[in-house]
Amino acid sequence: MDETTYARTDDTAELSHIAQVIRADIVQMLATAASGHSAGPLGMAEQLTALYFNTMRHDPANPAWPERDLFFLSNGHTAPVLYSALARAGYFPVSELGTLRRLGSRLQGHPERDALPGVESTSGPLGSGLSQAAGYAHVLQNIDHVKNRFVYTTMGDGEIDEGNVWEAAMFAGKYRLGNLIALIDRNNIQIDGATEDVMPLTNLRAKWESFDWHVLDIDGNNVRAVIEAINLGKAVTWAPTMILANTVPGKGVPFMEYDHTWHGKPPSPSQAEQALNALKGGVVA
Ligand SMILES: Cc1ncc(C[n+]2csc(CCOP(=O)(O)OP(=O)(O)O)c2C)c(N)n1
Ligand SMILES: [Mg+2]
Repeated sequence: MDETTYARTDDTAELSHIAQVIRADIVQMLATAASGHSAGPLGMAEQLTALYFNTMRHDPANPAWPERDLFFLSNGHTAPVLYSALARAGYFPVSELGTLRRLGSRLQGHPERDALPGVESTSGPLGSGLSQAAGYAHVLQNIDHVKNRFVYTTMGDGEIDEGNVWEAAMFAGKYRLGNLIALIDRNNIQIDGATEDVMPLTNLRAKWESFDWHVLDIDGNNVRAVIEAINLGKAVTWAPTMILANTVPGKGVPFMEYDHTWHGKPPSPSQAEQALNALKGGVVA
């Protein structure tokens, strides 16, 4: 891993390049740790790229900046994609990515608030992030009357089997949290198989609309589509926005794509080499 960091940009080719750099980081981190989750983080690279390198207001040199937007990684098992985005944005040295899951490392298997600059919430137990994000958004919008600060969260599609998610959905709808933008990584897999086999989610647009959310359904592996959806969400001030980000699990690594068995295992050293070669071959649109 080289130490290159990237500044905010609106250049689509540059953003696609950053997403591929993040994927290569994920593969190397997991192979070095010999432990962790592959499919989810690889599929989410465009979402984190859009947030940290285009849409979110934040300052890596000043993580506690009071004017910053907030991001909660609710699907905490996808931590490698967050760690890479933070390092590549300049929050901590890229070389530290090599310590993933080591005893004493700041980069544990699931993110811990205050352990690492830029990490806003502790996650891992699924189903909590939307409640945390909605609580913050409510305080900012309806109690402190703060304008122009947004709260973001990502969730897995399997994660939303958790009942607590739907309590937060009702809360955010009731309080018209226009400053809340949530993304579901709609990759159609969860730990034990296809989401539609384990617990059918069927029509997610209809579900979230019935909770009074503004819903967008996009190609989550197209970084420009993610940015446009976030910007639309910002413009809709009368309701929380749900972005259904349709992604390919394991995106960019052909032997991992669409295969739920890569949910929670790392590549071996030789598989990592194969994966890195595949990633060099193509920039994902
Ligand atoms: C409350 C809780 N129950 C179970 C788990 C174990 N677990 C971790 S990831 C996961 C699957 C979640 O599916 P999804 O959110 O779609 O993630 P993906 O497989 O797409 O990465 C489960 C059951 C957990 N972390 N928290
Ligand atoms: Mg999933």
